[in-house]
Amino acid sequence: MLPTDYKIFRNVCPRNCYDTCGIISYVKNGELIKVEGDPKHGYTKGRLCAKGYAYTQYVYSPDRLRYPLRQYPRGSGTWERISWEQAIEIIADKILELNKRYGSNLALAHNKFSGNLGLLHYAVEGMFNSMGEHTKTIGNACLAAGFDAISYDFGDNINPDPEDMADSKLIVIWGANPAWTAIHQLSHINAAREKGAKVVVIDPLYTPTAAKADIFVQIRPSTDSLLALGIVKILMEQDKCDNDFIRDHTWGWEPFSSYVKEKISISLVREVTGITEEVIFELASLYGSTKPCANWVGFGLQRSMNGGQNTRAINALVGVTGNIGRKGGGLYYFNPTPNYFPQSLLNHPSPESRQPREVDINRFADDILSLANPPVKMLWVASRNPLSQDQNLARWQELLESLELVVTVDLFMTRTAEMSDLVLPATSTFENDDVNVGYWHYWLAINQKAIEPLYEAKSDLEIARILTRKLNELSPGFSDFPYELTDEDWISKEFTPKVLEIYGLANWEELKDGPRKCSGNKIPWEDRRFKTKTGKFELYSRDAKENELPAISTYNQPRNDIYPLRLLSPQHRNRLHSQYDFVPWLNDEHFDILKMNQKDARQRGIEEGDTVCIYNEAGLLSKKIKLSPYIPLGVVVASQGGLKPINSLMFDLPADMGMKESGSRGLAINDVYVECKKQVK
Ligand SMILES: Nc1nc2c(c(=O)[nH]1)N[C@H]1C(S)=C(S)[C@@H](COP(=O)(O)OP(=O)(O)OC[C@H]3O[C@@H](n4cnc5c(=O)[nH]c(N)nc54)[C@H](O)[C@@H]3O)O[C@H]1N2
Ligand SMILES: Nc1nc2c(c(=O)[nH]1)N[C@H]1C(S)=C(S)[C@@H](COP(=O)(O)OP(=O)(O)OC[C@H]3O[C@@H](n4cnc5c(=O)[nH]c(N)nc54)[C@H](O)[C@@H]3O)O[C@H]1N2
Ligand SMILES: [Mo]
Repeated sequence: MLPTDYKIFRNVCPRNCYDTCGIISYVKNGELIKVEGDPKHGYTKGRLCAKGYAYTQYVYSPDRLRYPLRQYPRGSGTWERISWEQAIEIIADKILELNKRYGSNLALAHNKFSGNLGLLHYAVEGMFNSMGEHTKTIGNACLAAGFDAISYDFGDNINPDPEDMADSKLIVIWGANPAWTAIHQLSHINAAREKGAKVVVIDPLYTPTAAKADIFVQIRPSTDSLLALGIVKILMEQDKCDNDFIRDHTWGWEPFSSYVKEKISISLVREVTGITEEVIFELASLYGSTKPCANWVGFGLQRSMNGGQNTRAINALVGVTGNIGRKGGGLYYFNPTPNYFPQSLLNHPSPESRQPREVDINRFADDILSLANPPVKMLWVASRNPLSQDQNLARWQELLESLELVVTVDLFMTRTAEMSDLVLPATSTFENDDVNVGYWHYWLAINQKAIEPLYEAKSDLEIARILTRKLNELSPGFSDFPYELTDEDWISKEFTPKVLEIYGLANWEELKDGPRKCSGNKIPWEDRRFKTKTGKFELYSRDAKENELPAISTYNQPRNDIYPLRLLSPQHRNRLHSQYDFVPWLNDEHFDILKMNQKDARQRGIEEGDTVCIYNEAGLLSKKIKLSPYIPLGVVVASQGGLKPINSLMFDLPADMGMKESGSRGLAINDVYVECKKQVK
């Protein structure tokens, strides 16, 4: 029994994660005492991950930023506490001065990404749009290549309801690790298994998800298209494709099947993927005999130079086996329900004649440094830690050194914050209102302000309000950001009649009683009416051809390099990219390690616990070695974030796709190679 002096609130984990968990928070005397999963959230069902349960420690971490800070000189570590008034005045003065100097706001750039995906956190974009022309990012560091691949073939990105995976007879997970990155999905996978379904995991690494599978297929990185096309070839030869679906609903079967017949041989598949013929035939037999089959293309798989092609080949396999538009089957990647909302802050229009200038988020430092007329002079960073997560960190360093004013808004002193002039403390999700909608499951939930902002923290929306007010006070009409609107006003804007209808709501306040599920699009493509130009599922895409890509999903050799070891840096159970470093409950493991196979280590005279120097053309850093027989030969594995971010070894490698839907090619972070040498003490 809980004492009666607790107040209870509904919160949502706002991280860029599949699960977007519903949280119940308990507050006593204004303090967040405890969090637990919201039992009314139908997907996360009252359970959180370790990071979620650690929220009380995250919120009250002694490392939280408390006050606005100013550093002089930049990067020196000499910080001075200043007031919000001073901070806002410095920023507003700079913006106005730059506007005067260049006759526009184009010298002003922002870089925001995935720290907080709540709809009200698009206040950053809304604030900049309201100033008219400025320099903003386009593109996506996370999922751009796969997004295009699906868009080419299906015409739109629509995920089946992941809860329907429970009705699958065969679940094939290509390059995702839900045991760490989407933990609630396991209960649906397990439900299917209890009814007899088989689970296959295809991954270069023996992940915790692989450990739970019936079949683990250890594939060489970036060769999935060949495996998928090889399976199609066997099914064609055995006449086990779904000929009705192919005839009635696909476009381009002729050129596609000829390509597979002529160019793909099982010996080639074996040699390139490293998978034995026995396993290739076993997979073909499963695909040929088991329906419905759910296929999950993880975001990890598409972060390579073949990422788009690999996804298209898997799409094709799912299509020709007749698994599309079937309950329990289909292709899982991303669900577009966030786009059902007006996202009023994100889409707050810039005045017609004052449109922003766009730079590629994945080549940000390079692109910004090359801009002229006017050059960028001020940068605003929010919900983002590029000095840990981006590529080309040396260029980033150069960029940050070259600017006149760098402002970072964050909860913690990140590596990027350390290279800023001003650091502004942000609220945690318990300290502000928001609305959160999943990009994987179909649930929507409200995030209530449960406690007052700690110290002097402010939400990104509140910061947008006070900065706008100051700008307009100094230069009337400078920005049209509606700073008089409250959090609740912004929330109500998201609930159009259509949104209320698909979530079965009379008004958004009903969400205070519990999350709701979207009723639309649960079995995508059930009507077989694809959103491509041909209206068919496209095995041959004219759009791809027009964009100078192969029309048919084509097998390309994986990238090679003069450096011999392929570096993989997937997501970690106890981290969200660079986040949660400051939370002791989650620090059960030393993070500055590099995992390597014994044989690769022996060849280099490296032993367990040795400190090694890891290097390539981008840079050099040291880590401690952990040996593991589960790491394949020729691959090394590191975590993201930490004191020595592995991204110092990442350089500009674009994925093959991304332009169509995101306006920029994805990151091919899994195609980076390195070499390692034992460090002499
Ligand atoms: N705990 C935790 N959860 C998270 C995150 C986190 O940081 N921590 N991040 C969130 C975010 S932003 C994202 S994008 C998602 C990502 O989560 P996932 O979609 O699970 O993707 P990753 O963890 O990047 O990679 C998954 C697997 O892909 C494998 N892989 C790499 N290359 C290939 C390949 O060529 N072929 C195949 N078959 N497999 C390959 C990797 O070995 C890895 O095991 O997780 C979200 N959830
Ligand atoms: N090596 C390697 N690099 C990768 C990847 C990989 O697999 N390997 N994955 C890529 C992927 S999938 C992704 S999604 C990106 C992620 O790239 P980022 O979005 O840059 O990653 P995070 O480390 O999550 O940094 C988010 C920051 O936002 C802050 N934050 C949290 N809440 C708020 C808030 O309400 N307001 C503000 N202003 N700040 C807030 C956090 O404290 C944190 O510092 O990394 C990419 N980089
Ligand atoms: Mo991501």
